[in-house]
Amino acid sequence: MKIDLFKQRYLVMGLGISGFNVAKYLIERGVSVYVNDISDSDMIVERISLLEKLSRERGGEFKYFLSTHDNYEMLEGVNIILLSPGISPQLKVLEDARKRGILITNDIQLFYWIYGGDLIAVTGSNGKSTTVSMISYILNHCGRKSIAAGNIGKGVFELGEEDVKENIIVLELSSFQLETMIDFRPKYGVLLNITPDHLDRHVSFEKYAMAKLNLFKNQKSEDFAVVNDEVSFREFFEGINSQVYGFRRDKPLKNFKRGIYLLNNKIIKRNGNSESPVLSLNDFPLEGPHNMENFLASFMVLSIMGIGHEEIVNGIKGFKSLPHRMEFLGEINGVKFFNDSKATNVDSAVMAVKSFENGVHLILGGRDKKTDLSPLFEAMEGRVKYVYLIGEAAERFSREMGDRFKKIMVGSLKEAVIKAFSISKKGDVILLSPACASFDMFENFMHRGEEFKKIFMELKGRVENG
Ligand code: UMA
Ligand code: ADP
Repeated sequence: MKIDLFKQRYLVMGLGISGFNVAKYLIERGVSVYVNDISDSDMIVERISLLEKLSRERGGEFKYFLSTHDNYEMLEGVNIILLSPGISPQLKVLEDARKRGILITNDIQLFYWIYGGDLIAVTGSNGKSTTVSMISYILNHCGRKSIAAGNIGKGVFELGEEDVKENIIVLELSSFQLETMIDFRPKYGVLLNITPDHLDRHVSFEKYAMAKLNLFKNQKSEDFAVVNDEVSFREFFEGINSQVYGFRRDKPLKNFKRGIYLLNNKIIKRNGNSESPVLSLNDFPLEGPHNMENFLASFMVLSIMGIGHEEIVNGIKGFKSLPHRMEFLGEINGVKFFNDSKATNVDSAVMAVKSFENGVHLILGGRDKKTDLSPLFEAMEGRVKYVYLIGEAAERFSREMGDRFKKIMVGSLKEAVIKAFSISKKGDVILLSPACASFDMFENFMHRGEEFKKIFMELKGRVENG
């Protein structure tokens, strides 16, 4: 960017993790910032008074606009709008802003303008948080300091200047964040997979996929793209300028001339016409084929960065799966409980169901993403004994599965667990992998997962204490 970023007037829309931290960063540096949020909750009001006080001390102009996005006054004199990922870029006020020539982007694009793109950026429909944590964990294990940030729950402007200087930054990026990038250009970009998700916001699958592919759009020949061999849109990769490497879990690479794949537990590296086994993968610490895919993506990018193969494999050994992702909670009377609350779309629930052979009591439902359920029903066949349907999606899910599975409509997560436990037998699994967002009944997927854990603990206490 040619302009002086610290001499612009910003409108920060949304005062959550992204918005609050970037507003604070700018105000601390004396920049003029307006803020806007649809909410006027106590938390927002508290944040406003903190920012207002800071602004008075540092000298920039500060204004706030709460409870609506339809206040055109907030555009006056603004040059750059930083939009939080939870806010739709289709808002009417943003149309007006575009007409006025105001730049609309996000906190991560600004972070890139300030600090540059010498970082690893990971996107995909599923596996982002796990992979970003894996990469960062292995780097730290190898003595290269690293921090994970972005969609994983840590705003980029929560990182201080020292953090950025001292660490290799591994960014998790969602389609919402990629959608409003301008010229973001990461040195290393990783695409894990693209399956339908967030279609309520992105209108069509193609639009959603294009947002994801924004990750590579500005890369140059000295940059690297690491891409799942199964991702379609291959034509796109032929058109990009960076060095593309593929990875694949189940068979030799079909689509990329360079990359790695797994065969009989061996990682094979391909470089043009030559192929060579690099090492055997024994004692892989995580469950599920999807985690192997996440590891292969991590292996590929770390290996491009020059980390030794043995070091990478040793590094993964101590890695534990993150909470709410196929998290094993424990057993009651021989029935195992798994919390996969983070499975907010069909593909992630498919992976969870496929981790078991049979005896699954599956809790499904929540806020419906209205995507095709047939891959899930296919995976459930033979594996799932009973389905417990919760939330707004319950009716559609029930209608679409018809009589194919035994199902029970329940009013709450607690009722689902109690019912499932009363029906289950020793050796069965009670799995929360809802294939839906949580916002109809919970604050977010973490809240849903914590509730599930609480219900499990109460039940365990009750059963064990008679
Ligand atoms: N708000 C409005 N108008 C709206 C919607 C929200 O004003 O139409 C306001 C809310 O009142 C609130 C603020 O915006 O005050 C919240 O902003 P946000 O929803 O963009 O959330 P942040 O707290 O800024 O967190 C965001 C990501 N959230 C979303 O994308 C929804 C976080 O990812 C991310 O960790 C954080 O930035 C730091 O980068 C969360 C997430 O659920 C974990 N992501 C989705 C996912 O993984 O599926 C994409
Ligand atoms: P994200 O950050 O992309 O949402 P997470 O690592 O948090 O990804 O995992 C989200 C859900 O997807 C969990 O249910 C997890 O078990 C599942 N999952 C993880 N990796 C993959 C993958 N590569 N493919 C499909 N599902 C995955």
